Amino acid sequence: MRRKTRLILALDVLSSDKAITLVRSIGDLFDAIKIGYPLILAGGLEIVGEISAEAPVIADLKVADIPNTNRLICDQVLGAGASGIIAHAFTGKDSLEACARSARDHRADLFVVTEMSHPGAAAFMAPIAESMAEMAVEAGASGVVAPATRPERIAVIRRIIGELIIISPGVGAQGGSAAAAIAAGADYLIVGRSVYEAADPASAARQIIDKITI
Ligand code: BMP
Repeated sequence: MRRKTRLILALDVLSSDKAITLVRSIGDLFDAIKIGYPLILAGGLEIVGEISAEAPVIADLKVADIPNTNRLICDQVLGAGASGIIAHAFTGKDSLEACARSARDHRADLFVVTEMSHPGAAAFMAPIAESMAEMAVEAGASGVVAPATRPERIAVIRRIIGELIIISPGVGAQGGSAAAAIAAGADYLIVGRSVYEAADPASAARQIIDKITI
């Protein structure tokens, strides 16, 4: 992944044409494009290759199955051109390692979800987030996903993972502050609706970049 603006676009739109148009017009303001179930289910797996031709793609499939199924899922989307994949850790070490092996085989990055950004994550994810961060390190992941809505948790996770990459969603539409997430240790911010739903997406992205430029 490049490191120019420290922004990752979460492209949760439901039309391939709209997705491609957005990537062509504002893609250079982002270090990667994150696409997941909404766009892949709407546009088919080929959308992964189409967007990958324009910018690095992180496939946000939050892979969470038995090792064999995890491997099949990762191989499909990484084989289609994605250069990163997001997986859950709560399924256990063997499942996560299957994702890590696939990522290695495709020279791609594996990002592991720790604690999610929405309020409901407090119930089951928050109490085990630190163990999941440790598991990400042990599995050889490139990085983790940690919540911009709770920057203090980014700081805790940073202490566990050392130099691994933190990609952090929750800025904008979910109420998180870009500057606070970066100050707490996030490497990249993931932003979706506050950019692609804005009247002027380029200007919305630039406003966030201005807040994190030190
Ligand atoms: P938005 O900026 O529109 O809230 O989008 C955030 C993106 O990050 C969405 O694609 C969402 O699925 C993803 N995400 C998140 O919001 N919280 C997490 O903890 C993990 C995520 O992947």
